[in-house]
Amino acid sequence: MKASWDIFCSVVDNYGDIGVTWRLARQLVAEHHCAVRLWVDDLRAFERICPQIDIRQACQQQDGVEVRHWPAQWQPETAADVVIAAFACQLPHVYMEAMADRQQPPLWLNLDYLSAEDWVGGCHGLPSVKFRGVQKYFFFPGFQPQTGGLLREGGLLAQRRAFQADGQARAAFLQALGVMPAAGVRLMSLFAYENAGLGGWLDALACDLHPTHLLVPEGRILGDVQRWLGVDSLAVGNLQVRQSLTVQVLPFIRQEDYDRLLWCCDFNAVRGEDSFVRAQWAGRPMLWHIYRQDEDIHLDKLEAFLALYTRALSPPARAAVQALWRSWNTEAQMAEAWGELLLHWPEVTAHAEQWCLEQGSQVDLAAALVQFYLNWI
Ligand code: TRH
Repeated sequence: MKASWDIFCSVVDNYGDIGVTWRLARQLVAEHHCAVRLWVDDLRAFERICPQIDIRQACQQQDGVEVRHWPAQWQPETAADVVIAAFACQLPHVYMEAMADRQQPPLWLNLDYLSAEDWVGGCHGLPSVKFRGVQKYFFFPGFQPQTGGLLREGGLLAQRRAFQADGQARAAFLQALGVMPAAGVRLMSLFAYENAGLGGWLDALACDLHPTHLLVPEGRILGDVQRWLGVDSLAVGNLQVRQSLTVQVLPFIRQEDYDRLLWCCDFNAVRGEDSFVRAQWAGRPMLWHIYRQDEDIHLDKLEAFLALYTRALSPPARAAVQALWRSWNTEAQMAEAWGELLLHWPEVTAHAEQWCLEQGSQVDLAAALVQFYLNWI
């Protein structure tokens, strides 16, 4: 019989919580034939990345996943064989009682945040708290073999490469979004939190001899873009040109299309967790705006990833990538760091594909979860 899985997602803010859990739920169904219920407390956030979601429905089937609204007033439900609390969210107490009441207790996992820090490998799979005899375990995604890996659908990289090799498919996809890049232009995407360093970067792009077409999905960075452009408003579909730089505002698109957008671009600025991983699967150079945390602990995470990611680069290219990422995440001057990066463009571009290959050779997160469960029963 199919194992049943309950994934709990509390949307703290933005789209990463739902982005990750929705991706995982679909993959468990499609590739591992699990029966998955995805409990989400905020269907509006879900609808942004998956427009077919009906926010009025407490229960609906989407891509084989049973999507359930996680109500403030929990109604009794039977517990599944595997229970995932995403990002340390607190499960409803009544549900935890149901877990403990099962004849065979479920496997209870806390799916943690992604980090490249060294300690992650040592903590992955360790027991956490217990509730009435039900043991919870830490499950850490990560970049190193001792971790739970990264979400990566089967065939994703082949699909991505085929798309990138198909100029017509790429042009048709962009055209449907209203994007018609000029020949030879550097196509870039920008998905980021508010960032005071943006103006300096846009100055550099505008002054560059090589033209850039910058695609900005609707979101938190738009205010900074608008300020730099000096316009009263900026809305989806707007296109503004300043010297060598064309800025175009895109709608927030469905998750699968956002992947294609990343695949189309020569450079992607991404943020948070899920878009950060998807940019790596795009095999193109990237810039990460990490989610800010108290006491700047996010900067340790940034350094941990940078150390791994840039390991195989030549010292000058490594320094250029590191300087750019540090500037972006401390909202410092970007122009000089961007200029440095351009000097190493071919190396950094080849490296992005190499890094993707290396990461792609590891076990993906969904497969690692299923294996963890099989080892546990
Ligand atoms: O939105 P994010 O910043 O999300 C998060 C949350 O802040 C969360 O609380 C925090 O824990 C986490 O970051 C680290 O960034 P992220 O993770 O990249 O999620 C964005 C999702 O939105 C991702 O699944 C891609 C998707 N997306 C679309 O579907 N369409 C779009 O047009 C864009 C720009 C993104």
